[in-house]
Amino acid sequence: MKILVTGGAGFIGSNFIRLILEKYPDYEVVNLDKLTYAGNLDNLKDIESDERYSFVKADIGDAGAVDKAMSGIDAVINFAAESHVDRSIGGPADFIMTDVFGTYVLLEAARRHEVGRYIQISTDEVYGSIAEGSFTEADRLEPSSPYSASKAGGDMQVMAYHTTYGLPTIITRSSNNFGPYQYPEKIFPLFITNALEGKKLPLYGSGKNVRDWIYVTDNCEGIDTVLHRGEIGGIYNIGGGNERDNLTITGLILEALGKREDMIERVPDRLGHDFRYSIDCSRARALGWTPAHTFEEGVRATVDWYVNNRWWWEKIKSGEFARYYREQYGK
Ligand code: NAD
Ligand code: TDX
Repeated sequence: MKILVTGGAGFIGSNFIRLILEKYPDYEVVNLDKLTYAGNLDNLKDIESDERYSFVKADIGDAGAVDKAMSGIDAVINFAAESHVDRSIGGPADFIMTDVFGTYVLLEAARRHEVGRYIQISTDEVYGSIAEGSFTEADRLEPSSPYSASKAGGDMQVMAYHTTYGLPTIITRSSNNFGPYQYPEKIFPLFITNALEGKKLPLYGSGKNVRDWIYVTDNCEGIDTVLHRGEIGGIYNIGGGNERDNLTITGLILEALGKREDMIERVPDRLGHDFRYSIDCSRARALGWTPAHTFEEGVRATVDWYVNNRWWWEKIKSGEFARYYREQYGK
């Protein structure tokens, strides 16, 4: 199989490419990525010289570049997105351009080239917040942030292309990923690296908001399962079954690093902050997929990775990230 991975220089996409090349010796992967602030070729340093891998620097909204990259492709997996909720609150335009318009450009090209599978990587955030119980794939979309609204817009286009043109699409909606190579704007890598640098950990609002956490390679295995065995036109929730509130996450990180709770700094809440995400993953599990890591194993592996890979995150934190953080916190 020859797979076009878009957004493969980001967190989940790079972990996915590594998994595919390891697991399938006869597969080829083309990685198309714009290299925004979140795209980082350091994430793929260990596989960049693999002859089954190639890289194209392009925007998924660029129809010409996408059309060229789609030639001879059997399956497309679209990870490319603006992915950070806080940045979407600061300015939604890029989110709409990439997550909605970019998705449309990919769908058009996939249709023209008659690709065998188009997999859209979406998120549990499209369902919105849920006080009790868990969302199934049949639930209505009620996104809260410009980010989740743009992801929902992308999902709607994917569903329309399946219904209208018969494009062989599948959507995955995963919960919060954590693990190696995550840009340090997200809570896990931000709090681990801040603690290692002796900086405060900015906890939003009450700290009681709940997310379901999945170790990144478990999500990648889920995507691989869906790619090979998922039902065309289907939607699959992929979650870890590890619901924890943010204060608990913060405590676990500090404990793993042997740091004290006084490193926590309470800061004003995120606007429109969803209180709880929870998804029912029985559809994905019925395909034979199940997460391989317990939450505790995932936390240990994640903390160890950032402790042992300062080369990776120190470069980021002294670059674009420093400006972003100053704008958020004035320091
Ligand atoms: P990320 O921000 O780490 O990476 C996004 C990648 O997409 C980067 O390499 C970036 O350069 C690239 N990109 C952005 N705009 C582009 C464009 N216009 N054209 C080409 N490339 C572009 O994101 P991530 O955390 O790896 O998330 C990957 C996907 O998974 C996203 O679609 C996101 O919505 C979804 N998702 C993420 C999580 C999570 O917890 N991180 C959970 C559920 C779903
Ligand atoms: O500094 C922080 N302090 C804090 O309390 C940050 C960055 C986050 N938080 C809270 C907000 C959330 O309740 O931690 C929780 C997780 O925040 P993020 O890491 O920003 O993730 P979230 O907003 O839940 O979204 C993530 O998971 C779903 C990804 O960024 C999305 O791309 C994905 O769709």
